[in-house]
Amino acid sequence: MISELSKSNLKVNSTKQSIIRAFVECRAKTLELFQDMDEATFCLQAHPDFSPVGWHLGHIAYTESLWILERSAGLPCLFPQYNQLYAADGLPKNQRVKLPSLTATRDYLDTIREKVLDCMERTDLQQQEGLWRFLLQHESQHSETISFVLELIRNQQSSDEKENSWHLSYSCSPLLPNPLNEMIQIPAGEFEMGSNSVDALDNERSAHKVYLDTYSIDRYPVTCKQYRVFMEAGSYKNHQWWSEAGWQWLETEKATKPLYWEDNPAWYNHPVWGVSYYEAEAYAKFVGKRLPTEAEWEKAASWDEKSKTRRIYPWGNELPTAEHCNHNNIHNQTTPVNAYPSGQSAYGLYDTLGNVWEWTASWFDAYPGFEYYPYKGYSQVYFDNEHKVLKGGSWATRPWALRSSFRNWYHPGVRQMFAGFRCAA
Ligand code: AVJ
Ligand code: FE
Repeated sequence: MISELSKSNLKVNSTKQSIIRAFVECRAKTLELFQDMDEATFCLQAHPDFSPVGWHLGHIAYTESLWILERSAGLPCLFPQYNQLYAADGLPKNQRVKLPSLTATRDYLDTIREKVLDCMERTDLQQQEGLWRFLLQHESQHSETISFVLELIRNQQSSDEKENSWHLSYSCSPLLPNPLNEMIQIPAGEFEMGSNSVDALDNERSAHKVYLDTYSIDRYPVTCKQYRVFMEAGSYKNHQWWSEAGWQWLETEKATKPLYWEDNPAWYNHPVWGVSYYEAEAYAKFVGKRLPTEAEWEKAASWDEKSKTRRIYPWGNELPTAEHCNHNNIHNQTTPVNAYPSGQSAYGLYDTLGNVWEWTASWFDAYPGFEYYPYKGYSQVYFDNEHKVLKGGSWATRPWALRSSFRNWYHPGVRQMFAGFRCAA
């Protein structure tokens, strides 16, 4: 007979082993992005707001070393020569272009990782589970940023061809009924927002009750076909649809279309992506709707009205698979917004997780009971009314950073990350 005590030891052990497996899997996905990469791409700063992909790779090792080897295990720093380069607050982004080679960076990662796995084997789960889960999500997020930067580079290289492809050769009438226009009504009531789970990041804590009046929300993210109607109407030149801040952004950026726009009917049922908050806001006004608040988005994605419980994922509590949603670079591109019926939320929303991030109307802010973890600069310094919340994850989001309570944040003018939106009313 197995005693209660050894049963709980087994459980602790298998949890630890599953975290270690996740570390290994996540690393394999990160490194996949660097297959056959030349040194020029590795060191290229594609945009002033984004560091080269090679920097992100080194920063992943730096962060593991800092939190597990140095701060937790009290070991001396193994690569002090990299500290200034890879610390988040070490060098301005434009000085992150002289980097160790891909091979040297991989050695750095491997050396740190070997010691990290050693420490994990020797440390109690109870003591460090939160930190390990944080670090897994830290790599997941940088891995996604690497995908953004690579897409940005591809986009810049092909931008001359694309320049000519937006000339309204196909016309889609705004009057055609589109089944993807459907909205779902969410009845008034309380739901639970945020999460206290061990993998919840500081900004998701604490879980708290929120009451919302009845509202409607799009069943699907806004598609390229729908967005094209807005473009066709000359909206990028029409002040009427834009907020003051949005119009200012438009004049500075001289945007005429979404960043990743390709005018091809093959993409029409895919979500629009590469839009700023301002473009999303203007589109919503154009169709007589608005953007959902974060609470409205999260309730529609996670609340199960019947059992009055919160689901971790829209479909329930099983971990995300390729059947549920487009994530983890499985397709390396967007998919049609109605492609994942098994990923629907209890209210019937499609594509809330994966495919594209979705802008919400909410500023990134602290929940009741917020305590920073593991450092102020992770979330707290961004509670500044200058960052909007994005929900749901994209086709490049790792499964460990994919859940309805997960909160991402960017300045409203940023559009390099894979962001689209859905509307509410
Ligand atoms: C939450 C994705 C905006 O990449 O800047 C990574 C996550 N914070 N390392 C970012 C993060 C520290 C963050 N985002
Ligand atoms: Fe980081």
